[in-house]
Amino acid sequence: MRHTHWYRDSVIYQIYPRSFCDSNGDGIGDIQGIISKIDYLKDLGVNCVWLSPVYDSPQKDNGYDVSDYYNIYPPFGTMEDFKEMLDKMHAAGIRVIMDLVVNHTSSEHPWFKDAISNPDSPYRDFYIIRHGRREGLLPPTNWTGFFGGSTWERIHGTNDYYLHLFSKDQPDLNWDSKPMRTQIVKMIKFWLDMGVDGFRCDVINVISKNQKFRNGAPALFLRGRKNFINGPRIHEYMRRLYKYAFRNYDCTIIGETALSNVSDARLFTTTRRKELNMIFNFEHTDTDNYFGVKYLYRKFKLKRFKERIAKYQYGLADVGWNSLFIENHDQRRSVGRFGTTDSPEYKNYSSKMLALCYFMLRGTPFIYQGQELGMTNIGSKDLNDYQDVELMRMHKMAKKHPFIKMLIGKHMYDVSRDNARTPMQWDSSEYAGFSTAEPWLKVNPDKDKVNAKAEMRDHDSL
Ligand code: ISL
Ligand code: CA
Repeated sequence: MRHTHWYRDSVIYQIYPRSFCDSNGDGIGDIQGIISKIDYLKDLGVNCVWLSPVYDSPQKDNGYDVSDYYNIYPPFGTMEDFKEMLDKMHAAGIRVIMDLVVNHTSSEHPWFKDAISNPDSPYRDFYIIRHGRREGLLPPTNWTGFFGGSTWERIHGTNDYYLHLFSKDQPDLNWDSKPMRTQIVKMIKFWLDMGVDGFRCDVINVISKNQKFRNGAPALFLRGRKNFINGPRIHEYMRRLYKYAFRNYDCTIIGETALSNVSDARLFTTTRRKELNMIFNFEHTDTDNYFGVKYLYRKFKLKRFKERIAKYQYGLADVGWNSLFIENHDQRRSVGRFGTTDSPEYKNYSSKMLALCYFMLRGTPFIYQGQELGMTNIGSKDLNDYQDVELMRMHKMAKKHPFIKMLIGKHMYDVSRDNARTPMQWDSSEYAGFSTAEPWLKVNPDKDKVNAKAEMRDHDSL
């Protein structure tokens, strides 16, 4: 199959299904809700959608913890709803990219449940299970994860631990296992054969771990990261995925590759290397933190922001391709972060200035749901207004360790991922037109200010 590189002429809109549109009044966004907004997306002028995970999941990380890759999370709808959405998106000239979460599964996945209950399980090697040190008293290494705390969880009643770079409910898959890789390739082809146009591969640059499992140097966050960020076999695994899963489809593959640099970006996206079409790296959105850890807040500097964007524009000018974004479901809202919301007038200028700046760069532009309306941060300092597992773990660490509290406490809520996950604000009704029932996460109090524009847009398009 010839690859047409259609991503180079695309504007991609990211939908976080839980917060986009609720069609059945249960307070949770769903696929029928997405279908009801296809005309809005077409009017917006996007020609591709990146859909955050809709697979079945216990939702401990809002779907980034998959328990069944072949079924839809029931509150989001059915496989028939998904196929209806795919057909209607395609009929409207909009391609659909899914989120591929294959660094880890949910701890509820049958593979994992079998692996930890039976040392002779055929799925044992699908995960990374090692003996603890000192007869199981200590985890195999001193590594710490993306959500803080040890990356190892002890298997009840044994001296063994399993690896999880995220929460303990997200056990890491073992990419050194050929049978495991074969299952992932089979699953990918199931979705591509259905007509899905590609994937955004979640944290794909941490799937290769240094199997010597050595301790990491002292570090406050992500201790031992050298053993799993862009690990020893990462490019081999990317090439294998291309060769066995993607090669025969005219699909677009985007890798989320946190904590990478320009040379990594060139290796991942140089076309002749047949790995990825684009990557999401966060050097520019990490302008206002230290070491790429969003909770280590640092004052934003425009000069640093421009330098980091320019580095990738020049670095990928002759090879590869850039993704262009300033928001996603993990990042707080951009207008108050890189611009200002000090007054409606300045907020209006800020949001348009930011859009103009990044849309005019070389690469494929992404819009995150609500960014086009100028949606803003929640602004609350009340933990009850938040639900994100990442924030809850950080809050727990800050409560336990005054030093951590001193480091992250002041801005913990401002940088929380929930700022991007409040219900999409379609109008100025009680639940912002997202639902007729109280949504799973509180509607942003600023909904009245934002919706005038959405209603104006609807009015214009009537
Ligand atoms: O937010 C980030 C980049 O600034 C990272 O800390 C981010 O958490 C990391 O890149 C991984 O994110 C992805 O995998 C997580 C999931 O919670 C995130 O929503 C997803 O985007 C685990 O699947
Ligand atoms: Ca619903």
